[in-house]
Amino acid sequence: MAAATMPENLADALAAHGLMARGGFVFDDDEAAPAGPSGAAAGAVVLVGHAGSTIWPHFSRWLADQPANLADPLDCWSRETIGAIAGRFTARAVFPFEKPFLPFQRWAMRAEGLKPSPLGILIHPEYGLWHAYRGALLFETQVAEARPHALSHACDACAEKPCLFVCPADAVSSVRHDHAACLAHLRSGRGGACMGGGCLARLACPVGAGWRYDDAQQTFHMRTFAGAPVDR
Ligand code: B12
Ligand code: SF4
Ligand code: SF4
Repeated sequence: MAAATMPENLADALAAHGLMARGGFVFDDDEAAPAGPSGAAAGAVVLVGHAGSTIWPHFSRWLADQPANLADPLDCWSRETIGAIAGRFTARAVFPFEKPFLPFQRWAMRAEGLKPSPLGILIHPEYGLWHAYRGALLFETQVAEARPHALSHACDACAEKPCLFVCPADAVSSVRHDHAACLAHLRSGRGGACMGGGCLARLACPVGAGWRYDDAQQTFHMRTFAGAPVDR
């Protein structure tokens, strides 16, 4: 398969919206890769996301111009923003919220060597639990930047594991994240602390504390997760 060089200005195009490339990889010849921009199997994928609240000022400005009843605004912003960038760089944009779900976390594990924390969220050695994926760019050919990294797994070195002991719904254990128990708590009227300030288990993690989402973003994600109306 022909190798192509990652467009030099992709990083700048993403940064203009508070986004960044979150690693990538070249699909194996014998794996069923999703379709690239031409409809043929893609050669490589580059994940697009953010760490901390870098997207929030961009998203908030965009949201201020949208109708008040717009459903799933962050997904709409992601589609509009990353879709336009994909067009400029001859890539096909795909999104973590599209069904059937694409394996974004498996891709991220492959791209950056990340592993899941007890919360189910992948932990990054620098950003901790404060990062997410907003889309991915599927390229026709291999791209130079799509090289897997191998990062250390912070949870292996975390002796006290404070994330396991603070959830008021006992939803977090070393075995699994019990999202039904979490949601029941959030919707019970007793979940004010998590709904207002963010997931207490996520906040208990000392890794990447400087990248914690700001208050507005925490509240937006928690209310979206719980299916509650989002204030503007
Ligand atoms: C469905 C879903 C959920 C379900 C989980 C149901 C389940 N047991 O799978 C629910 C609604 C509970 C959920 C919750 C959350 N989620 Co979620 N979720 C997804 C989604 C849309 C699809 C998962 C999937 O089925 N993928 C398809 C399979 C084939 O892909 P995969 O990579 O192999 O799947 C892995 C995950 O399913 C993971 N997994 C399994 N169980 C759980 C449980 C949880 C809670 C999580 C986070 C992951 C997880 O293990 C799989 C194997 O590696 C993904 C996006 C995506 N497309 O992957 C986001 C995603 C996994 N979620 C994410 C996040 C951030 C959250 C929340 C923190 C949201 C929030 N509040 O802000 C919460 C966590 C709970 C909390 N209290 O804070 C991020 C994780 C980012 C990261 N750093 O790893 C993702 C990648 C979305 C994104 N935009 O980045 N989520
Ligand atoms: S508190 Fe420790 S075990 Fe829990 S997510 Fe953070 S590093 Fe991992
Ligand atoms: S949001 Fe609250 S109830 Fe849900 S896992 Fe986090 S600490 Fe537990």
